[in-house]
Amino acid sequence: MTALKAGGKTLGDRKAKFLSDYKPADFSVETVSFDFSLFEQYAVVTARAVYRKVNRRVRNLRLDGEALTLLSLSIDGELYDNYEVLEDALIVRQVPNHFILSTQVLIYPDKNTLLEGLYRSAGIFCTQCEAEGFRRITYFLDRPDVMTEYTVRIEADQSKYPVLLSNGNLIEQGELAGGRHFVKWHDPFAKPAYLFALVAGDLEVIEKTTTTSAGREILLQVYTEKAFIHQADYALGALERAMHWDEKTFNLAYDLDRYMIVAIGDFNMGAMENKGLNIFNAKYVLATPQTATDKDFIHIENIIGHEYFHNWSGNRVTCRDWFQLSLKEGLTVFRDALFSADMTTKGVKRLEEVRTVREHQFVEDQGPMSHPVRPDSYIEINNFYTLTIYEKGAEIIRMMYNLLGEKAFKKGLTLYFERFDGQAVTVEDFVQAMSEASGVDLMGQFFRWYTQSGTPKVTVETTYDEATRVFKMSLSQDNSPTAGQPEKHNLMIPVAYRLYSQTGESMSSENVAVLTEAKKILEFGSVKSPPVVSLLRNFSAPVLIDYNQSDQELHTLVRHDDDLFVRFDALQTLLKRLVSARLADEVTEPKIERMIQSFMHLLADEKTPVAEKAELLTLPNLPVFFEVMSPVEVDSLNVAVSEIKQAIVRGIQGSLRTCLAKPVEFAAIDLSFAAMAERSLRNVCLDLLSWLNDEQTMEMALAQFEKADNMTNQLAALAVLNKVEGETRDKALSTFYQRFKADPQVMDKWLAIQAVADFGDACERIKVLSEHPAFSMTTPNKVRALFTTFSMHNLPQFHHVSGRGYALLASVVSQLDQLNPSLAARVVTPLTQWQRFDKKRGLLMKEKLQVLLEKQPVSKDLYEVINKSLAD
Ligand code: HT7
Ligand code: ZN
Repeated sequence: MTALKAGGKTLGDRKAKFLSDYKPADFSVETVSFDFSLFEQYAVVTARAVYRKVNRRVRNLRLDGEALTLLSLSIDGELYDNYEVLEDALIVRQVPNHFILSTQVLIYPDKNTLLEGLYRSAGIFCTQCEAEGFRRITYFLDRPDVMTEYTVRIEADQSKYPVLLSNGNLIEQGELAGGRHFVKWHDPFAKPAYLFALVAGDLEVIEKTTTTSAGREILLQVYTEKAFIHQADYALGALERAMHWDEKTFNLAYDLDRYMIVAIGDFNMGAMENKGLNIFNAKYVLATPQTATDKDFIHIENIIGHEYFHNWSGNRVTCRDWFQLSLKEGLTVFRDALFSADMTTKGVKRLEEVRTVREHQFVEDQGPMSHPVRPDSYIEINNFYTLTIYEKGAEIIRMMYNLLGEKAFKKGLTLYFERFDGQAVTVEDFVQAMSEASGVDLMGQFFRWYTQSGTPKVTVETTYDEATRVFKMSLSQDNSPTAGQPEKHNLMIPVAYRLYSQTGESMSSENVAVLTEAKKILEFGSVKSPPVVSLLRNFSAPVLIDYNQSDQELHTLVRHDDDLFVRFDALQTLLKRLVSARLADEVTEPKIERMIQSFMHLLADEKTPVAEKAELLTLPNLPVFFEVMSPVEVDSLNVAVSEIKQAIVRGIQGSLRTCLAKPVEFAAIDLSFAAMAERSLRNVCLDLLSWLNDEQTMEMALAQFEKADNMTNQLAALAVLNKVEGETRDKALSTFYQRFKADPQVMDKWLAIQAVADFGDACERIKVLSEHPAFSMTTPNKVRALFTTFSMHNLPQFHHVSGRGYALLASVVSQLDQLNPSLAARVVTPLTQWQRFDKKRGLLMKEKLQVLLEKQPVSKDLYEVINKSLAD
């Protein structure tokens, strides 16, 4: 027997894993029972698992395990010593074909800052096992294709941990000597280790029962720290709405008698879909109108839905291996998008998705971490919970939905769940089921969407022949090489379009051109006048469009198109052209004047729903304009963008003030979509006016801040006050702090708002804030609120030419890598984009990455993202 010191997460081995190396497990696990004895300083985990050899040729059982101290091991009840403990595994040698392995390990949840495996947050024990956290709890086959039934016993001090939860059904509980107690849970559904969950703490609960359409009663519960239980009602309601929606829409019902949600303060991501026991980042559970914005409410409902929908797309049918991650995530994001669209409004929800894809996923595609939706390799799977896997994955499902139609799509989904229930499968299995059910072949060219990385570009050219009245539109696709994929093939790209007259009257209904070849020419006869093309309607494919429409045509689309995405896109193109012209020192006044007219038209337009108006009036942030300048020189771009925004706002200020002067219709705590839309439009108007830097707007903002009785209005006003250095800002921030200092979620907003202030030396202010009691480096929400907000949303300050922004972020990443590597690897992202910026800044950023990489020890997580960025 040899033993190696239980390690941290700094494995020397940085070998990539490859999809092509996949092999089924050599053993199956027939059943397992785990016993958790929880103490303040440590936990003892006893595992009893029944293993059966699947591959009779192997002699040894290799179990995953990291940072575990093995206390004992026996086979079939007899102590056994023919084993080896490695840094990341336990090898039990010469095992029989069928046997019971019992192990006992010691772990230290209190020292676990990784927030993977079993850890403690605010005195609450909780777990995070996806993707590979279970191996930090006990030795096991920690891979998604090994599924089994779990029985879990938990014992702990009764007064400190009165609530003890795990997956499935509660089957036993009782008191023990020494003030301790125990519970036993059994989950009848076979599951992979990544869906295991345990929670122990002094928690409060709210609950209700709901009934499935088959008449089964289900207990719904939301657990939080005692102080915050009054903020959990909305989440409970959202859960019930999601359950009913999934039954109504996809005929998918919940399968256990109880569904639990627990809100936790320290959490690496948004939430986790553990079977029957979802664990959530408190940010996505807790909300009252006084503490959360309207957008927070919408996101909470969306994420509660997302985790719930995983019960089928992810849990009942799971992934064979982690390369298939988008199988569950892309599909579930698509399902949650349909849900949110039904709960709010389709157009606005779609626009939010489009923004995420175009402003963030496309950037990922162009950068060093570019990868296919189904990657071929990875070093650290935590680095692959990306926008490509989630959002582009969902876009692919959306294309299938549109190509097949709702009915055939639903038929395909039903077939998929029936065929693979209880199994761990691949993306091919899903697409094959969709193809079979619909009769549409998706396994050929369409499947390339999963295997080919990068953003396709579709170039559009049009001609109109006055004499023959023939209009021709050619579409050609270009798939440029990306990291690791020098050669590309043509994709199947559905391009939805519609024709309008130059004055905005409809000339055709909506059609879809499916581009499969390099180039396709569409011909339209009897076209009375040169049409304006409304293109890629509803963002029918995740592609870039290169189409040189005239400014006038774009204005027509802004004013008259019935497709919100096309209107939004036309506006963005016009704004980008304006900024380009300003950077080239061209005369911009006439163009600005036309822009002002379109904005005024929009503000006065009764046909456009209020929520859509608010979206269209929101002026894009700086990164949207990056494409007009390559490489990007942030300072001059920022000046040009600000000048253009100011000029437009000067022209529409009267209409903005008129809008704000209207009496408020809805109550401050009204969470109906109409009320949210009204607030959204008013706050967009206020924000636009703030570009004028005038007294009047500041006074309006101050008045709104002082009398606001909901967070949406209060924060919108504070955001305006925050822009100008001085006493008013300081006082408002201090009032806000005093009012909300006991609420961690609101304190994140307080940190984030200060992180975007663009005056003086933001780095100094941020350093001071990082010493504030409201901040903690071990709480991911705090790190994201302060440092990610700064580096992603305060670009003039982050990219300060001195390099001080880069130095600040690099020092944070370096600290984080010792505490929480998966967080460090995300926080470093803005530095990995160095290729996009001017030479001076690019070099400064690169230098910081090099220093980070040279520091020892560097985690696998950080190593992978920096290494790929430097290799670029
Ligand atoms: N499936 C969940 C992923 C997740 C996660 C992954 C790595 C590290 C921590 C994590 N917490 C949650 C979330 C979801 O997409 O539903
Ligand atoms: Zn998910």
